[in-house]
Amino acid sequence: MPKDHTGEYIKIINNKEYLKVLFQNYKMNTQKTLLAGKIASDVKKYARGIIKKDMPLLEIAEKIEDKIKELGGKMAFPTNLSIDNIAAHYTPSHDDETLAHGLLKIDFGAHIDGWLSDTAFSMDLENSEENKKLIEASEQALLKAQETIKENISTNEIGKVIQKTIESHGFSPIINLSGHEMKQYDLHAGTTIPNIDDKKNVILKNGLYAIEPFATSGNGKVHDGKPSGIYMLVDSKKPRSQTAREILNFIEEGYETLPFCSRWLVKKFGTKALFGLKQLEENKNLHHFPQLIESSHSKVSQTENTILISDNEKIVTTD
Ligand SMILES: [Co+2]
Repeated sequence: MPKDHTGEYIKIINNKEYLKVLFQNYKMNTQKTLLAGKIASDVKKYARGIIKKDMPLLEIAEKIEDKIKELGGKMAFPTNLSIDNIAAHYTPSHDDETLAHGLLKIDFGAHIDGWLSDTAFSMDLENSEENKKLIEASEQALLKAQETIKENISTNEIGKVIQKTIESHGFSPIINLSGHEMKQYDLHAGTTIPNIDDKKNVILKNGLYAIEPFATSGNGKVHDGKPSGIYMLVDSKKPRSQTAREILNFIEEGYETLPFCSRWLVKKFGTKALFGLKQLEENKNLHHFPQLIESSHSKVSQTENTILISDNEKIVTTD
């Protein structure tokens, strides 16, 4: 169930003159959405500045997540740090030793009382021409999609623009990954924003949307890889083991219906959390997300922003 912490929230925004001005005309939930976007935008600038080749992914994830908290937000989902042909859903485990390299996608988000932001950028850590071109393709596709999106447009018009832009750079969009609507505590709600012309005539209404073009030099599809250590609560029936019950309570209180990861739980409970998670999976309390791998094992870039569409207004909240 969603919770409200209005008092704490007011304290945060009162320190920020620009947000007060921006917020004057908006309802509280819109203010929270804008603040979640502003936090993600600031964290993105910070992350671009600190990430270097050979930095441990674990360190990058923790720095990003600490910064989200420092700015007054909570994590919308675990920081995804996917390299090369892993398109998405790689988050470091508690004992991860992977060092940053290749074409790195940095995908994260913040929330205030469940009001979400979701953003991603890609970095070339090899000084590779192909990586740079792939990044340019997904960045341009996102810009064009942001220009195109508006209330009452058909979502395949946005997909068409993304596909055309990526193909004009000589690459393919990933056809089975898409952008998505977001609602309070619901990261993947309702409407999807395709990365291709899917020929479907779905009319876009006022709401909060993530657009996330993926460009690849491969055949443009992902398949499921290894388990990612990223989970989401799907059922709250009580498990038998005491450890599993304790962890389930913590998940319900701390993350509600948003994704979380084993690394966060190991930090709180130690490695017995891994045992508890296994039991919760067996008890069907959790969905365990797989890593998503480009099916011809080619490199993938990703760029993502959150856009609020409301009454003839369009605000890119994570810019
Ligand atoms: Co997203």
